[in-house]
Amino acid sequence: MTHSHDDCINRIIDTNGNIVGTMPEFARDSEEPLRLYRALVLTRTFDTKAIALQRTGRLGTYASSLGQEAVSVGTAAAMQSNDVFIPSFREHGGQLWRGVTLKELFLYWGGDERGNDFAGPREDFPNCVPVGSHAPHAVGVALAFRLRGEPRAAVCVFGDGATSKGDVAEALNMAGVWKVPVVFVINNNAWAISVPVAKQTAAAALAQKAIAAGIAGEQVDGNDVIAVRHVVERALARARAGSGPTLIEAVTYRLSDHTTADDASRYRDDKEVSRHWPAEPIARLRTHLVNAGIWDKEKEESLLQECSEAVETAANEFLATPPLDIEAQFDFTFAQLPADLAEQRDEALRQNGGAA
Ligand SMILES: Cc1ncc(C[n+]2csc(CCOP(=O)(O)OP(=O)(O)O)c2C)c(N)n1
Ligand SMILES: [Mg+2]
Repeated sequence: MTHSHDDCINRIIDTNGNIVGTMPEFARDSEEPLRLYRALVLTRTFDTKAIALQRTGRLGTYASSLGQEAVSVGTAAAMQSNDVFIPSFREHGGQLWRGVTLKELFLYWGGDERGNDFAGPREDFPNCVPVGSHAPHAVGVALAFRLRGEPRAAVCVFGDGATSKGDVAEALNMAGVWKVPVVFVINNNAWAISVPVAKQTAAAALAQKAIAAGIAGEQVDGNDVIAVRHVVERALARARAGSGPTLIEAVTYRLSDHTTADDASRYRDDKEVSRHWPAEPIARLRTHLVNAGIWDKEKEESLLQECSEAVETAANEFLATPPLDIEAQFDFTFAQLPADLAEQRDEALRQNGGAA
């Protein structure tokens, strides 16, 4: 196992759209590959709009998933609806697949917690901004499933940088000890803000971190959505059968800045980014679908139209949503507000012309 994208073990469709592995059962007819393709395109359309809204002052800081959509979509697509998704902050594609709405995503990234009150997947976790702190939670969720005898699994996604955190090491360790139904997916986009993987660890591959925990570990080409879905589904089947957790390293590349608050050109050579563009996940699947005779220019144009209409509609609904009252920021953490916060709440209300 290595960090190099070309040496990945699990790959089914290569960067030229050619089939280089065994097509899994779910991909033998056209329905699921087309669904996956639509999800990738919708995710990227959302991403583009989110950045445009942030740049024009109408959204908060936003973490782009450009080039990494297949990790997220492939992972979520492998899950059963009653599994629980526990993502970090770059998994918009997976959240959309799970039934989080575009409007909810806009609300969340616009700083409105109502965006985390998912109407769809009620038991999925809101995305986790503290790096890696959700990995132990995922083990707890999986332990609960085991104790209750429920045939469900927890799926936790975090970045390459998160694998250097104690939280993740502890989570992997206890998942192994308890043999709980959890699948960890590392979204290895090669960077943790300005820190490249090589400065992050001396391990030859992040998937090797499974070895010390005594759990299964493997690498997959994270830009091959068919391969990601296949590998995660296989791991989930093992988890549900009581065969223990898996750590999957999905190797991808961050084509964007870290977030809209970052300027990656200050620490990363543009040439490196250009080298990775040919491996991005959407073009290769499109080439494969065209070669298979199930996709063409007309279908592509109508899909782009459909995605852009859905995203525009959701963005307009988000922009038309009146913000929460100013005191809402004090309402949901404490049953009884501490005195200093009560004072701040009164001050906020005074400044907003409300009653104190
Ligand atoms: C506990 C904690 N420390 C620091 C940060 C600031 N921070 C936000 S993202 C990030 C890097 C994360 O890198 P990685 O895990 O590879 O995820 P990526 O952003 O590349 O998807 C850091 C250090 C944070 N959010 N949480
Ligand atoms: Mg990273």
